[in-house]
Amino acid sequence: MSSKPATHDIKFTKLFINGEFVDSISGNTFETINPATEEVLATVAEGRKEDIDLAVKAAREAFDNGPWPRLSGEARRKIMLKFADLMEENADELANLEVIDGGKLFGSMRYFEIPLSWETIRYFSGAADKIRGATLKMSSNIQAYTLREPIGVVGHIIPWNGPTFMFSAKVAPALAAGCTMVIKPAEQTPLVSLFLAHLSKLAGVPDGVINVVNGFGPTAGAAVSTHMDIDAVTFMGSTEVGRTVMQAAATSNLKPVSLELGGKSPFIVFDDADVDKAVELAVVGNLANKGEMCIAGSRVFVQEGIHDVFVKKLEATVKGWAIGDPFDLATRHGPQNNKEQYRKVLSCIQNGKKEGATLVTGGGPFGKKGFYIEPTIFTNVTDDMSIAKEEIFGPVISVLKFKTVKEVIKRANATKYGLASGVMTKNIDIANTVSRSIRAGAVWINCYLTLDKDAPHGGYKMSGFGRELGWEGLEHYLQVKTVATPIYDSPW
Ligand code: TXE
Repeated sequence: MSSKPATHDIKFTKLFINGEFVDSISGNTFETINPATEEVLATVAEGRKEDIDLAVKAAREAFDNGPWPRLSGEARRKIMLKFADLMEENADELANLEVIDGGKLFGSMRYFEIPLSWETIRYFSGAADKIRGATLKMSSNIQAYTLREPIGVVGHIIPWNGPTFMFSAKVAPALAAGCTMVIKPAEQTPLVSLFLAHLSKLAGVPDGVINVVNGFGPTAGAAVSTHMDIDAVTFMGSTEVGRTVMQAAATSNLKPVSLELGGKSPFIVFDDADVDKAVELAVVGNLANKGEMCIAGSRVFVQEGIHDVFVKKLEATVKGWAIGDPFDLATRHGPQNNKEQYRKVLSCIQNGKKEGATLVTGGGPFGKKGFYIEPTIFTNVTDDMSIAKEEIFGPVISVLKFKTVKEVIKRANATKYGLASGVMTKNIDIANTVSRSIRAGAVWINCYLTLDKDAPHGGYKMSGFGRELGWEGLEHYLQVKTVATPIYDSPW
């Protein structure tokens, strides 16, 4: 069964500034490619510093003098709910754009990631009328309270592996808080954010509140992180660029930064685990979204008693993983997002082979067209191999054997990253010990990838800091102001 549309009707390719679609000041454009066919999909306006300046000016004006931060929470909520409704009404088109621009699977977009995105907007719309401060108990005759105010103009720098969801996870809390914003999508997936900006306008988000400037990292991205009139930045992407963004924020106006970076998460399978479930989750935790997930459980630690049977079942499942047209609902595995990523993954696989890991299946490109890579399993992986240390961000499962609880905790934590983790066991004591000992932002026990709008998501260590989603996801967009006044003739 295929959900392929007859034509790809790409409506929006310009920059979205102050409520209008406009060309870039330089007139420059760049091409965006369909990773399944390697064909040019569209030519998109390329924003640079001068376009970011214009977008920030619009966002600043909308924040300082526009209605959005001054609207009641109820009014903001109503517009956000309308925005979510429009996303739902346009789900096919959004899913279509995700597939053609990013190689995502139509089925998982249409029935999981895009619904999660509109539900995220609805979730944070419910916060818009609940943001409030506290009454303080001062030590003298002073009456004091806190106000929670929007932080101002926010810059969002977004990666390419989940454009609709990442847009929603960043834009929704910022809107609820009353912020205005400039979004710099990844140059590999410029189309979704433009369509979402169009929907936001239809929903009634005032001009200047959401601005979208496509362009490249060192030009448009750097113009966001260095901007003196942006009050906070959120960044999702590589650890290397995250460091640059933080430096830029420090050397410009000291704007607060939240970073969601790479991962090398452990997925730990104990002898007593349900093997079939563990295999299923190891596969989904590594091959969903072609492995392009910061939360991939890319170090699969398997206890020695169950190791061989686990590997046998894993091999059988991965060999049956259908590769093909991302529009076909039977397809489980599409193309990598872009050529650079395709090359990076193949080179990581080469390193695994060279370093002596055992290649069980996969290990190379797939087909003649498109950035397809065979789902790959390595066993006999040791902690010192690059495939066990570096984020691959592709369809590669590395299996490592272990003996004891203590040993696996130590090895699971021996990484610079700390984004997620998984534990498969029926033993509650082991589950408790491991979940308290792992240094990561999430521990999934007998499940994996359980992302939810109400579950704060973010990293320990070099996976970054700050949380998205959940009530905690609002924090980055709010300031706390203490207001105090003396009480004269107090009866106390
Ligand atoms: O990321 P970049 P890339 C990891 C993953 C992947 C690797 C490289 O391991 O293989 O990073 O991917 C913008 N100033 N993740 O090169 O370059 C850029 O335009 C400001 C994990 O694509 O970090 C894009 O919008 N911005 C990750 C965004 O940063 C800059 C998701 C991410 O691009 C910039 C993606 C600069 N100097 C990759 N340079 C996750 N955590 O999910 C680039 N950008």
